[in-house]
Amino acid sequence: MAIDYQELIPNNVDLTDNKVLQRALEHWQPRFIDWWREMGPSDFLASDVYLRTATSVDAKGWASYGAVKMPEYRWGIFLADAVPDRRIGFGDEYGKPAWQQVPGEHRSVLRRLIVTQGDTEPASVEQQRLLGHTCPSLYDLRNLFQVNVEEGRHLWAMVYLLHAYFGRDGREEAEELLQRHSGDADKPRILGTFNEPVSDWLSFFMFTYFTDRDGKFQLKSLAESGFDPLARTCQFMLTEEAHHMFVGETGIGRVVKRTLEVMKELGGDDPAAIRSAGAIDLPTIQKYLNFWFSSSLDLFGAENSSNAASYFAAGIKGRPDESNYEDHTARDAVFELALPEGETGIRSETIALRNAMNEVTRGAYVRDCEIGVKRWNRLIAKAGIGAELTLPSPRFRRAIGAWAGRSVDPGGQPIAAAAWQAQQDHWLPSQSDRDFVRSLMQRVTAPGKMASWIAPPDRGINNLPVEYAYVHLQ
Ligand code: BYC
Repeated sequence: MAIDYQELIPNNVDLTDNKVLQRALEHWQPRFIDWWREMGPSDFLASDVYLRTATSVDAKGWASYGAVKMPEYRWGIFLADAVPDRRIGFGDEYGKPAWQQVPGEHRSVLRRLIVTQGDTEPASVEQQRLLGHTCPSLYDLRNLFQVNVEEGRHLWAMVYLLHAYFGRDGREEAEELLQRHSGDADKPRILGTFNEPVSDWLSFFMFTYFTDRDGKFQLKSLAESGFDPLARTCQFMLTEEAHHMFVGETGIGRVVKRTLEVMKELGGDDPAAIRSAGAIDLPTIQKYLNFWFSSSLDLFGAENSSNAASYFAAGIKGRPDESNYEDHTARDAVFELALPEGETGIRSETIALRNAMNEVTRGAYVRDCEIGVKRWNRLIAKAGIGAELTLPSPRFRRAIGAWAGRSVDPGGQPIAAAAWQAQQDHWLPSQSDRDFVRSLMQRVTAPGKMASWIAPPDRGINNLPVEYAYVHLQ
């Protein structure tokens, strides 16, 4: 279905036919724009940015590209096309018709999930709001803004659901989504990772690789939901999300590539020499990877979760790619968990599979994360360097779940707390690592030019050359 761009709020949900909803969303819209001006990318409100905008939900051609000032971006509401006679694909309600309205008994749980999902979207824009000042190139600056405006659109997607299906409570929650702020001492964002500062571009690439990928897996789980409007909303969000992870994967790849070039020029791997040459040594890249991967793992919740079991049983939140499983009820199946025992031991416990759904999703996420790591390692191997980047064990540096607060080394071995303290600066960015990375963050805005610590991309956006002026700074 085509999107109506004549509307104040572009949409493919027939908003003009529902005047009450339309008015409520038009009331929220100026608040969103105020939030964008105050909490969105700092200082680039008047710049023309080469952005893509969703124009249809057709997989073959859903976006158009052109220069836009960000506050004028057409944030809209788009649902993937309905599947006729769609059925609930898992849990106790398996095979029953999907819900077109919120079932009363699931109202508060669905609202909470939608609010949690919605909360992450503006949070990420807030986390990244100062990055434009230190962009390594115009190409990267444009990608940052593309990610930001689409996270803004994902907020719209959740706000639409809250307004359309949750009445007054939903409208209040939509207001609060603009009132909590990332890192705010009094009103922080809901999930831990979204309160971490993203104050340098290496963190931004790690965030878009690891944290946006949590977004992918959570959206895939919600795209299975028996609540059909939520499923259709999340399906379309996934289309946009792919670019965000591309920014992360190619961003880290380009940082690694530049480091390898410098290593070749220097003929060695001395981190101090690499740093003096203006690149980021591989051990520092590994530490940032350890930080953001472990933080993002927490976003899947506890390994053993009665919440997750009841979402699955009720047909509210499924497993990513549920159709790939044979048993969609998971009633009697079990799952083997590795849990801490004492300070340095590991024991195994068998739990009901339904209670382990967070862990199942986390496992799929970890496998997906490995794909990029393999690609970066191929670059390293091709350069003839005998080093590798690795994902730390999912038990490492956890703050949520059974391993929360445990001292575990990156290989997954529980160790004494004192040993962990002694090693942590080898595993995670130390203050001096962060200071160094920040010292590299100097703005480069000549078209086609790159900062010293990152290689150019292989190609530009939408078949344009890398040298294209993707942002016209004012
Ligand atoms: N931080 O049984 P548990 C994205 C809470 S990212 C703080 O362990 P459950 C994006 C939990 O809320 C995707 N609190 O967890 C990426 C619960 O609280 P209550 C975002 C946490 O409920 C980049 C308690 O601990 N989408 O889109 O099974 C840029 C025990 O619950 C955390 C979603 O998250 C944490 N890390 O699962 C932009 C989907 N983890 O109820 C965007 C919606 C857990 O006791 N959310 N808790 O007060 C969910 O499905 C679930 O809420 C979770 C947790 C998966 C997050």
